Amino acid sequence: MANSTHHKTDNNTQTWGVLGSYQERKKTRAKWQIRLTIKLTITLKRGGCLGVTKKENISEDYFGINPKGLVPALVHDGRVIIESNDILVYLEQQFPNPGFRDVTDDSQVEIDEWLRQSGDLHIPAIKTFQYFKINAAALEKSKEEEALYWKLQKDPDLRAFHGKHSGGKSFTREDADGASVLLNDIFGKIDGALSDSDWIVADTYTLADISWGPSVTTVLSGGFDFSPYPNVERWYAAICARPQFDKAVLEWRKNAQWEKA
Ligand SMILES: N[C@@H](CCC(=O)N[C@@H](CS)C(=O)NCC(=O)O)C(=O)O
Repeated sequence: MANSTHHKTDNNTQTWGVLGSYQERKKTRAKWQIRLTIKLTITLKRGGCLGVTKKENISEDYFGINPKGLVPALVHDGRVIIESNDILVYLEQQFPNPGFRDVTDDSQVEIDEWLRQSGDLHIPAIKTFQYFKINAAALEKSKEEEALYWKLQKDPDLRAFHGKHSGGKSFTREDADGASVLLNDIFGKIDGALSDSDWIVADTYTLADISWGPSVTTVLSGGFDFSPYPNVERWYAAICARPQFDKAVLEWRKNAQWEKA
């Protein structure tokens, strides 16, 4: 699991122990069928982006859990896992039934590749596009928040990223255009993967779909144009029709009110 951090936690971190009651939920198959809801709800709602709109992630306590200060972070059995794609992989390993990667070895490799690209593209493509469009203004930090952030944040990529919208600076049209090039490239690839398949890998709903679905939600809200990618549009409509996705992502997003933060 590239990029993941596992380390022991102290009692303070238990507030982020979002999987505390997770195993108790595996009572019925019906319960398991809402596992995605549980996964995404716990990572986004409890630890999550609601907290980010209120800058609750900018605190010594939270940086003690995730040294990058990003959500989500997952605490399970005293281990901390950061990076959403690594969290998905971890949950799959811990709770494999029903599986979201019950596929051949070749398809396993494909899933890992889609997850890797999702992680690698987050800052340069998704986050840059979205901060240019909405988040930089919505998440403007106060002087105190800025001071604390620069004290706590040690990650060079995040320092460079957030440095672009601090001290009166903002992301430029050039930044956004660069991000759009990357987004068009990846959504072109996803469109290709979906040309003869309902789902990204092996015609089965897998971690690849779970990882990329919410990224579409994000950049759609920033106005990204998906019309050149009809297969992605069809696939995303199918994802949105899943009750779990509706509850865990779409409903959450409505409540998070990024645009009005
Ligand atoms: N690569 C990370 C990205 C996480 C991320 O950027 N999360 C956003 C909220 S959805 C965040 O924490 N933003 C606050 C910040 O950048 O300081 C992951 O996949 O977990």
